[in-house]
Amino acid sequence: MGKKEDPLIRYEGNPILTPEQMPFRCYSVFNAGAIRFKDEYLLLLRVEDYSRRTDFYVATSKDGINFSVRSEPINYPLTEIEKRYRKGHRFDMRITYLENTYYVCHALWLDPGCMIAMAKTEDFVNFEPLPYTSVPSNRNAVLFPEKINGLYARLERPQNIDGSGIMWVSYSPDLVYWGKSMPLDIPVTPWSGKKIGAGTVPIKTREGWLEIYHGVGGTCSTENYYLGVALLDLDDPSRVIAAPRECILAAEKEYECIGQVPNVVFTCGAIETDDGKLNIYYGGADTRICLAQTTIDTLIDYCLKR
Ligand code: BMA
Repeated sequence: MGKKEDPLIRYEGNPILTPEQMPFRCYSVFNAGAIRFKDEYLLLLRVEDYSRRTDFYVATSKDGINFSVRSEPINYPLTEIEKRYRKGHRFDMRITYLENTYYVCHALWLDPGCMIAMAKTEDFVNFEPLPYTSVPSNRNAVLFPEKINGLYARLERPQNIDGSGIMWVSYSPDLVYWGKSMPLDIPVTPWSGKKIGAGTVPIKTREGWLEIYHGVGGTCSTENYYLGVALLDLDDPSRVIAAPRECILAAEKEYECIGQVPNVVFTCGAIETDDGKLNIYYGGADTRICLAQTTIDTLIDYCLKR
């Protein structure tokens, strides 16, 4: 890409954070949740060490590009189910600010399967788990930043036995009981034939919820991850207003094609900048963190004109 009609522009200094730039030895840093916190840009980094143990570290920045990483991981105690099934890991945290609280949703892979877990934090140092997980197999949960028709809402991606799955929306009165689930009718394309799952926290716009999501499509040798964009109805996000058939980002650069998992671009968060841009943070090849920039209006136009 890099052509003039591209809806996203890669930051020319990509990647913005690599394992080599981390303040300690690690194997990979990728798929970061992203939010504004106390006038700074904050990323919640998924970091793997060389035993492939995952921890989450906070990185902050004044400009959204140059990040300093805290030397200690977040303090997020194990939940009851994790104590019972000690093997497993948490991954892909998305951060939502809702009712004066910061919530994270993430996938949790334990022996019984992959499920959705949630926690809340005030300071991004200590995290308090919400008590229950989903039943497996479910992942890629993203909490909407406000209630919809009086209920909490989240996007999620239940997974079928063959590994396929699409985005659903579920509702809850209390962040414990989830239901009223409906699939999103996003058109399946060659780049999203295998999976369609949420990426960023939906952004409320005059035209609907703007959602940047991932699609997985097979080639003869690999399963590649792409980013797409959709506009969802404000009152009923299962109703897709627009979802262009072209992806907005495909793995094309070396830092997206070579690494722990080749040909992967994967986002868990975007932040609006002071000068009206939208910074989309994404993992390149499950190894490093990259940045692509656009504006909300560009993405809305792109959705409505395709
Ligand atoms: C998905 C998730 C992501 C990862 C992607 C590509 O299933 O595990 O965290 O980036 O696969 O490996």
